[in-house]
Amino acid sequence: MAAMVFEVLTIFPALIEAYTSESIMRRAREKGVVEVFVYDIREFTTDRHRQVDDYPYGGGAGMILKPDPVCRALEHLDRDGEERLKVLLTPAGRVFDQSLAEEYARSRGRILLIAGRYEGVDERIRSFVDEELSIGDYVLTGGELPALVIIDAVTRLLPGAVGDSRSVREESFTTGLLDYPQYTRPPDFRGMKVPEVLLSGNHELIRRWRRKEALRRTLRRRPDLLRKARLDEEDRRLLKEIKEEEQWR
Ligand code: 9D3
Repeated sequence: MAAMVFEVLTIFPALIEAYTSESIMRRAREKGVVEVFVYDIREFTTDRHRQVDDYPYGGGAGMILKPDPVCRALEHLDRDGEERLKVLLTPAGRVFDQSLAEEYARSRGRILLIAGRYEGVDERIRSFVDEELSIGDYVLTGGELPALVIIDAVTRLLPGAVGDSRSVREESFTTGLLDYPQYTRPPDFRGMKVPEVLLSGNHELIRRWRRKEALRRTLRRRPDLLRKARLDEEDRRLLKEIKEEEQWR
């Protein structure tokens, strides 16, 4: 199976290399599940000072990523004739979520992530990309962490990337609910006991308890997720039980 490929355009290539050279990302790269290529935008400048940013026309605070080095980098990459989805990382983009991660993982294509820095990028860069993505409504100092978030979320979905693929399969079953509470040894930690049912060895009881607690937690903390989740007959019965129980709290 051909590896999924991520390419990252950035002025801080070491940030991308560092994260993708450890842990699960490192092993996925070693196994050939994913390839990560990092390109330094500065290498595509042509002026003496290798300038990647400049002052905004019209005035204002901060610096803007210049269009020429980014555009020259895109032209350089496109010379290989490979198809690639070009994604600009920007706070004004569509918000990346798990369903887009799944879509990217299914595509197994080649995805180029362009990380801006400073206060933004020259507007004309937008005309050279296919998509604009944000990772959420908070302000970061650049697109490098968003690039890593996307690479990480997609890579763990690729076959062979994660040691125990059960955890990835189970999450498509739990579709859109928060996790149920989990415990490991000891059974009594400073007076806080592990729920009896988990020590019972009764797998059907355990399965139902976990489903119910996942529903309870989602109802309490993220009712917005519950409206989108795919619920079956049992789920609706468990939710009714939960709502009756919560009346007494
Ligand atoms: C919304 C802030 N902008 C208003 C003047 C300026 C600005 C600040 C910081 C523009 C870009 C950035 C750097 N952030 C990103 O490049 C970025 C980002 C983010 O900050 N939050 C969530 N997702 C992303 S994707 C790229």
